[in-house]
Amino acid sequence: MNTTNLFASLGLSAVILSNAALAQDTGNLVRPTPQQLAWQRDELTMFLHFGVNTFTDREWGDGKEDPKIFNPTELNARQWARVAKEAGFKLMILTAKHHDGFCLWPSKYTGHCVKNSPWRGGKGDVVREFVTACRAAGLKVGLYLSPWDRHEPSYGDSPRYNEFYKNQLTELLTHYGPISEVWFDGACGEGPSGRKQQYDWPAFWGTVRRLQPCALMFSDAGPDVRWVGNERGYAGDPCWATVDAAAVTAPGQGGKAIISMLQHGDPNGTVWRAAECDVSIRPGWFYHEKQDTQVKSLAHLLDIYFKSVGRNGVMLLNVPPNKRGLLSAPDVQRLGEFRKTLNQIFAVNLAAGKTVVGAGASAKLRPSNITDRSWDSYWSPADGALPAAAEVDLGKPVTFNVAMIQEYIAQGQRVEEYRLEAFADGAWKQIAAGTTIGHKKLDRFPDVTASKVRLTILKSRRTPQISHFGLFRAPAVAFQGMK
Ligand code: FUL
Repeated sequence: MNTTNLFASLGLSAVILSNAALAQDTGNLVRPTPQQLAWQRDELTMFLHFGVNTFTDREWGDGKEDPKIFNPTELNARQWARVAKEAGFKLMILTAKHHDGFCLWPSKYTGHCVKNSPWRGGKGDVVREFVTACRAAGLKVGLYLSPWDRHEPSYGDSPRYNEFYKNQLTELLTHYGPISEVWFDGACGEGPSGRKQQYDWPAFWGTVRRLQPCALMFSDAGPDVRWVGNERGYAGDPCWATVDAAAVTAPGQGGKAIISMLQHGDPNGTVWRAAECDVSIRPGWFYHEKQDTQVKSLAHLLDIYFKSVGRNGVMLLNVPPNKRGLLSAPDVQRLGEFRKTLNQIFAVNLAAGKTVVGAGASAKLRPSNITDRSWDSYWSPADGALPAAAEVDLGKPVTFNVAMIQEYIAQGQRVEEYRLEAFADGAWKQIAAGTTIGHKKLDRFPDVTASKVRLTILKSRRTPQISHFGLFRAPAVAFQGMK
């Protein structure tokens, strides 16, 4: 176990005490916590929008629903978990409460919940079944508790509703074991009194920190992971994992500058807050039968993967359970195709184990670290020596169309500009060029057949730390959704 892992396993922040890189890289470069790092390395999260809207065929309920309409007769959370697991997702987030205020668990604080539904004779708890199924499948658990509540009478009476909301958060964070992510959104309206609710974000966030110190909180204002600024699943390019904490202080603050900041992050950012790219597999977030034929194509999902995970983000894909309480056949089939194709693309890394020629800052930080199996070993060129190149000798001409580069982000995000070239027909030619790398950068390009590939780091905020480099051959479908 190296120092980083040791600290992570102790739950301490990823401060590295003894590493050869330290000598050249002390200072206050913003770094992820162990939880943020693990979250980003998990890459794929599934979102489940489920509730009264599933039965009313709506996207936003008004809170006036009769709880009796909630009756998912075949609900099987183990099916959700099995599908997610088989498709390679590591974390699942359930809408414990959406804007209609209907709670999927028997909340002590409202009657607008499962206890007044016929489902499981009013004794059911979807959150419990969800959490149990996730744990059994080895998936991490996340919960979405919408602050906007169109049912709750105290909504708009700000201090009273804030208490109510904290009570509900407390139920979710104390009854169901470890929660990895709490999902907030900034939607805010007027209550029955006609008054606009003022959310007490510091108190909400403080409640989560106190009750689940390891949980990550999502919103446009983080504080731990950030919304990417659109609901199409695309991260910006460039995409920094850092942001200026002062630029967006509470969820729901719109405006062009904020949206652009959320998409791209900020190289001078003061906090680590990597991008989570939310998108639904269907046009809507909730299940609607008429959308059974509108499940996103495999090519579209792959394009989203390349532009979220492949741009230093996490892909949060919504797959809504239907009225029976199951993930629907077309969605399950598409997720199977998605996994199969990702496996097909990334199974054979043509650069794995290949010799790399270039200058390392020390014997430990040698260039061949980028083609070894370990994520914890990385290549750092000698201090101040940019541009710096690492030349991968593929041994013989091979054909590829995808390149993967990874930075060792445990020690911060650094690279600002890079170039990739291939040696073919006796000459070097550029095949890709980019800005940020971060946890993972994926580049797609037309088929290249070459015996050598050169990665040149042109600009970097600190000494670059390149952990991995890969070359792959993707099938045509990986290019068909490219916009
Ligand atoms: C938004 C909500 O208004 C949508 O209904 C959906 O839940 C989406 C993921 O977040 O803020």
